[in-house]
Amino acid sequence: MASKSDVRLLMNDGNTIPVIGFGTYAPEYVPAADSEKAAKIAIDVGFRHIDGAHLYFNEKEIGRAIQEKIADGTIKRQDLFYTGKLWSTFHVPELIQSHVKQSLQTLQLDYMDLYLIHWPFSLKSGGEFMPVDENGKIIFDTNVDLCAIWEALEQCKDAGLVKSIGVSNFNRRQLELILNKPGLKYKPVCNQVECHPYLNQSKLLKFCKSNDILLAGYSVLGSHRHKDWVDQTSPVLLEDPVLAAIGKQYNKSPAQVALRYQIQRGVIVIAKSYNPERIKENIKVFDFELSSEDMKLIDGINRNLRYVAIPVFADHPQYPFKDEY
Ligand code: NAP
Ligand code: WDT
Repeated sequence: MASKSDVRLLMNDGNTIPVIGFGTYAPEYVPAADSEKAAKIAIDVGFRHIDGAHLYFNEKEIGRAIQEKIADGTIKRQDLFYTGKLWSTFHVPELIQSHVKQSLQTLQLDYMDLYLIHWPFSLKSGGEFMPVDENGKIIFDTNVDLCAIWEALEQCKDAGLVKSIGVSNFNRRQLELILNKPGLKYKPVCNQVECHPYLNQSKLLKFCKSNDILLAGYSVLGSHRHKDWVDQTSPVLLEDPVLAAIGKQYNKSPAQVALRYQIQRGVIVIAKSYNPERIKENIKVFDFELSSEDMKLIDGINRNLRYVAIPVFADHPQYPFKDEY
């Protein structure tokens, strides 16, 4: 039996967000055309939230998938929730509106539902997305005022370019910096961070809930284990015996258990797959409910394992992952 997959949560600005989103980043060896195919399948099987970013180099293809699914009558624009992100080389307040307009043009959209600051740290602006010096070292920008970036996002919301604004990869201190900004007009609606049973973010989740900020989880299936930035010797989340045993009871896969776990604790989940069978599998998480005992068992496998730690960013003074949370 098909169950309704368009379940939404209310955000602190009055807009709503679907609890499950489709992740669109794929490693560089995956052709961008695959992004378009996968996004169309995702919409066909019921995903109504698409998580994108300028950084993913596929805004054109994702935009095309959305347009085709609107044109063939599968969805209306207002039923689809699109998230975009401001990459760290665009941390120039007076250029942000025009950058957002550029992304909208590439996407063929006239607004984004949500726009996030991708990372709290800034990189040298105006050139490549990963600016490096002659020694191959990434060039940071350490003079950027995050509050000024936030004000530029507030202006994008007021201009109607984006409906809601939020952050990604912010720690508690960085969230507080925005929340305590004098003259704050809009609070971030969410903080998108890595979140799965091996890094369950219980402290950050509690902090976000107490401030009416939603936590959106990425790498909820244990990440795509990119060879350049994920430790290949780290344990594979979806091979965890607890997730397998629980899944067996409900006739669900470890991936479905990992997704359902987040939904039941109030976390927005972003799941990436470009494989048709697995895309279908990932949306089938609304026809079962984990018992509170099983939720506790999953809480018990937390091991503070961060797959996406990105050592090349770690020397930046605004690198978020040195604080406990
Ligand atoms: P993920 O969603 O945890 O994992 C995706 C990996 O799991 C892929 O290798 C996928 O391979 C596989 N997979 C998917 N469904 C499966 C299933 N049912 N059973 C078994 N394997 C399955 O992690 P992610 O790719 O790191 O992140 C997902 C999305 O989160 C990204 O696309 C992006 O939108 C967002 N993200 C944001 C940030 C940020 O800084 N804000 C950082 C990382 C990610 P196949 O494609 O082959 O199925
Ligand atoms: C190169 C460029 C390395 C993955 C960017 C690492 C990685 C952001 C995703 C992402 C980065 C990064 N993703 O969606 O899977 O750490 O900024 O959003 S990154």
